[in-house]
Amino acid sequence: MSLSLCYHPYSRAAGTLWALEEAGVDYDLKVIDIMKGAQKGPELIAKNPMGKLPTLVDGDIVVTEAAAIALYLADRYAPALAPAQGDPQRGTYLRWSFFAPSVIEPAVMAKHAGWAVKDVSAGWGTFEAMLVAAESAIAGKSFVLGDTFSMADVVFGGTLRFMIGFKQIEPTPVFEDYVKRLEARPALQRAEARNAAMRKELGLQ
Ligand SMILES: N[C@@H](CCC(=O)N[C@@H](CS)C(=O)NCC(=O)O)C(=O)O
Repeated sequence: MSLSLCYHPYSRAAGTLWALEEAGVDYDLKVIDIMKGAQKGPELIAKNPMGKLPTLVDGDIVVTEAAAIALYLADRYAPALAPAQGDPQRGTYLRWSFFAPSVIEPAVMAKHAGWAVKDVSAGWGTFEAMLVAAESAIAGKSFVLGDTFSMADVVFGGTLRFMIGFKQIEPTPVFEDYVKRLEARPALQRAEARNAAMRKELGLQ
C-alpha cells in the first residue's frame, strides 16, 4: 500500500515531498485546501487533532510533525539515510534534526513577532545564538554528518533553506554553500517540480 500525505503546496508538507523523494517510496498526495480552512474539517481532524499539515498516513499509522515524518521515513524505508541505533553518529543526526523545529523555527518566529521572552527560559535562546549554533553544525563539512548526506539534512537543511528563501535568515557563505549542495540533490529537484506542478494544478500561480 502506498503512503498518503495530507498536503498543500503552501505548507510544510511541500518540504515533506523532499523527504518522501529521498526515501524513494511511492506516495499519494491528498490535497487539503488550507486557503479554505479544510484542515480544520472532520477528515483531517480525525487523523491529526491539530488540524495541520503535513500529516502522513502509512497504513494504520499516522505521523505528524514534519521532522518526525522525515526521520520515520528514513528509519522505516531508507535506513541508509539514518545512522543506525547504537551508532554514535546518531547523536549528531538527532541533535540537528530536533534543532530545526525546536530552536530555528521558534527563534525566527520570536524575532519577527517581537516576542519578549527571557532567553534563559526560552528553549530557543536568542536568534543570534541560534545562528552561531546552526553555522557550527555545517562549517567545514559538506553535510550535518560530514561527507555523508542524511535525512538530518532534509530536516535541518530544509528549514534553513526555507528561512533563507523567505528572507528570515541572512545567507552567510556557509549557509549559501550548504543550500547549493542540497539543491543539487535530484530528490529535492523532483520534489520542487512536483510542488510547482501542484501549484499550477490548483491555480496558485
Ligand atoms: N509542528 C508542525 C507545524 C505544522 C504547521 O503549522 N503547518 C501549517 C502549514 S505550514 C498548517 O497546517 N497551518 C494551518 C492551520 O494551522 O490551520 C510541523 O512541524 O509539522
